[in-house]
Amino acid sequence: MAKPPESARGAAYRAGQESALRDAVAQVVAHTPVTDLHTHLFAPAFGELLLWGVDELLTYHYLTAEVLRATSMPYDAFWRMSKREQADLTWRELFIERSPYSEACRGVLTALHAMGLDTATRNLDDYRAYFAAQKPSEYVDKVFKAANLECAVMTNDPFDAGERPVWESGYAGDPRFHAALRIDPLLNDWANACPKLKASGYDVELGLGAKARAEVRRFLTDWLTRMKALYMAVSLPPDFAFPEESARATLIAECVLPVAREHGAPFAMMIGVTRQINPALKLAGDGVGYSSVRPVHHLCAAYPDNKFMVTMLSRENQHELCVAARKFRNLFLFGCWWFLNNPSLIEEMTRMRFELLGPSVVPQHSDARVLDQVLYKWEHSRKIITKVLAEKYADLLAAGWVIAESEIERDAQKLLSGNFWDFVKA
Ligand code: HDL
Ligand code: ZN
Repeated sequence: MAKPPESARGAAYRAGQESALRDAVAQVVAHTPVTDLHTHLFAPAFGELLLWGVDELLTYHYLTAEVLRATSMPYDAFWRMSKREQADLTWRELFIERSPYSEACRGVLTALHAMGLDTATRNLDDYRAYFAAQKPSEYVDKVFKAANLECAVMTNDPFDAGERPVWESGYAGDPRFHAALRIDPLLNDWANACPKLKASGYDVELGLGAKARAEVRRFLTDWLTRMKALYMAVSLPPDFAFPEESARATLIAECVLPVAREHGAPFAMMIGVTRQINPALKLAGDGVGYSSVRPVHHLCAAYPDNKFMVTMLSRENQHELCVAARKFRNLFLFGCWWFLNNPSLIEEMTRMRFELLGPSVVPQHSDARVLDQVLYKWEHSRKIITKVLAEKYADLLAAGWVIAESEIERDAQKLLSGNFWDFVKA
């Protein structure tokens, strides 16, 4: 008869100790370092591309959408404002004139509070003075430490004119930041990507004949290698279909997946974004749509030697996606993406995933665009992951099971970091 794990290192929890168990889970989850597997952050070497500080927090596109909804401010008048003026307007309209309990507004306050700033003063210029005194690389360390972030994965677009020169001038890397090769322009806009590839020395043509497909594979290999990218990623519209007669399907089947297999790199599909439903909002103008999960079924079944990371943007897709993940060991679910990154939906999705997939998911990524956002995105999510995990453990205690502290530590490490690295390295 196997001994209960109380023989394992540290404490163990049994029925009747649910309160002590909850405290232990909270402590362990809080102290487990996170690998933030999808962000829009940049290492300090990328200069202005790394956004941080209170004016960037207040002009995050989530808040821009909210302030342009809350006021009758003409869109072009807003866009003519300076970032500071936009931040002043947002602060006044969403924080002073109205209570800031939307998740995006709440997040700003959590981030300021986490850095020791007194949000009760509501003194924006005091907060600005604090950030003005920070030096980027040291501030990255300060924020990562406060958020208990081990490292973050960037979103790296070789078609981006601001970013490409940093890579081409021999960027030496930063252990706090890993790369992900983002290929939306290639897959979603081949007509415009093709001439850009040609201009960069790749012998491609729109028709995607054998030579062009080989050259796209060379392009992907060059950038995966240059970036030491952990995975390749694309965001896809709700009507994403595969297989289908399209440049995108050809590029995925003949270029992306073979190169991914060769490098052992996952292919991450972020499905369900309807780009620019309101173009006047610019980066804040994207929407969400219900998508079919059938392309995911087909890809996982037809390419068993490829690894697929998937997150979907529509709440209505989450259950189907969990069921799909039960059927394919090469399908890895991650995060509560974008419009799902709200406490009520994070809890619903995390509970669904733990019940259907057990410990085999990564429940969250931050999607942070502004460095300080990791402070709130992770504080808010750790609380929810703790609550759901403790409830799931308590259900086990009710069946007479005993949970060892070392097992809580093991599970938390997997959920917040290890599952991702195991999948990337598999
Ligand atoms: O396509 C993506 O990676 C999305 O996350 C978009 O960047 C979106 O604008 C965003 O920041 N969501 O959080
Ligand atoms: Zn993103």
